[in-house]
Amino acid sequence: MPDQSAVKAALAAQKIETPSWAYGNSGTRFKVFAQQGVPRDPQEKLADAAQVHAFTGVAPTVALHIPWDRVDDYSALAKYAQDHGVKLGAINSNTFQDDDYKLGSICHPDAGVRRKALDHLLECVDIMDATGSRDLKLWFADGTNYPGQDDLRGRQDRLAEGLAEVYQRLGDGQRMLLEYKFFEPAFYATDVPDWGTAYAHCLKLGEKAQVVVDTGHHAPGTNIEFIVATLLRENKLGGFDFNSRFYADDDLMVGAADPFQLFRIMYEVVRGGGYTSDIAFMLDQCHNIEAKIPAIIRSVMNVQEATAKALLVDREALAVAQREGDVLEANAVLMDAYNTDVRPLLAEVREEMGLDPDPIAAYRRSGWQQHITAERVGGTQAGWGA
Ligand code: PSV
Ligand code: MN
Ligand code: MN
Repeated sequence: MPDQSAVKAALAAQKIETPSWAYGNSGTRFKVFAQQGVPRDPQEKLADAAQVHAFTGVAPTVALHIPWDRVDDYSALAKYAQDHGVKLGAINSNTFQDDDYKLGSICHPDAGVRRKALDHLLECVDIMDATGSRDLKLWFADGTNYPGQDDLRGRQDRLAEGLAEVYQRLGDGQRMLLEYKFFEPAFYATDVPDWGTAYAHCLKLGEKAQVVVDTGHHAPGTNIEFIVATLLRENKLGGFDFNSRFYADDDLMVGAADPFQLFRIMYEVVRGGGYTSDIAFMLDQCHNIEAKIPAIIRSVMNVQEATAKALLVDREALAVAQREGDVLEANAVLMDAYNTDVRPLLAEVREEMGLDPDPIAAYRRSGWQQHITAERVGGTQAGWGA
């Protein structure tokens, strides 16, 4: 059996990044349901993220989205974060909310539009320099809706050219994380639809380019843990955007739809040595109808639970059963870990970290929700697309 104190130490050392946009208002294309007390600017998002970290102890960084989190002085924003007990994490680019990007951004047929998109990506690296962020996270909405609309290969050439220019701009210690998504908003062909395409581009670019796996960006039935294992073997897994999907890119709380899948993914991370590497564990979620801060705390806890179960897999017993071809025993070893109630273990870990064993209850008691509801009146509430 794995050593309990080593498991606890690994859990205490876990780091899960929360996204600034999860704190703001969001919705579907049908309706955004505004919530009270929602942040009105990037600083207020950071203040909320600091609460999540204060109660979980494992969410020390916050991903920004440009231009949603645009400020005049990014060093000052980094300082603000630090003063609140968190740090700025990945910088997410946005080349999908401008009329010019109707036919794509860095894959667009027009050189002028490609230039505009590239200048934005380069600006994101400037911002990373100011914030001290390590990762530039790239998700492209580029693609086509109709066969023949544009040349599939030509678009790949433009993508490669654009990515190479941004790659050249990366400084020491900075990385480019390329995210894939099988469809939406493009419905016929997406330019980075799958891990294979992302991997091929990252391989050509070099070691600072890595693939990011958004758990909601796959077709139903996709074996995501296989993708994780493969990317890890190739040293090309840069990070995760965790969330849950029932249908498409639902962006629901991670571990809500399929906690068993999350466990299988985390097991491959542990198995592949990714847990102690530079892999970024990020959330990419939107809380449209539920209270945002407790939902993010719950999500962090869900990742912790899946991780605890993955760390508890008796890998020696599993290896023996696998070597002996004992199908049932091998499966039973894995399921034993999955079926373990790890909540008492995590409660102990939190107490040893000086935290309340029940982060959601502690948050509810803290009065923060009442404070922000009273304080944050007026102004424009920040949100997806604000
Ligand atoms: C759009 O699909 C998306 O959800 C991607 O997952 C990005 O990571 C996120 O938006 C933020 O740009
Ligand atoms: Mn994502
Ligand atoms: Mn998405």
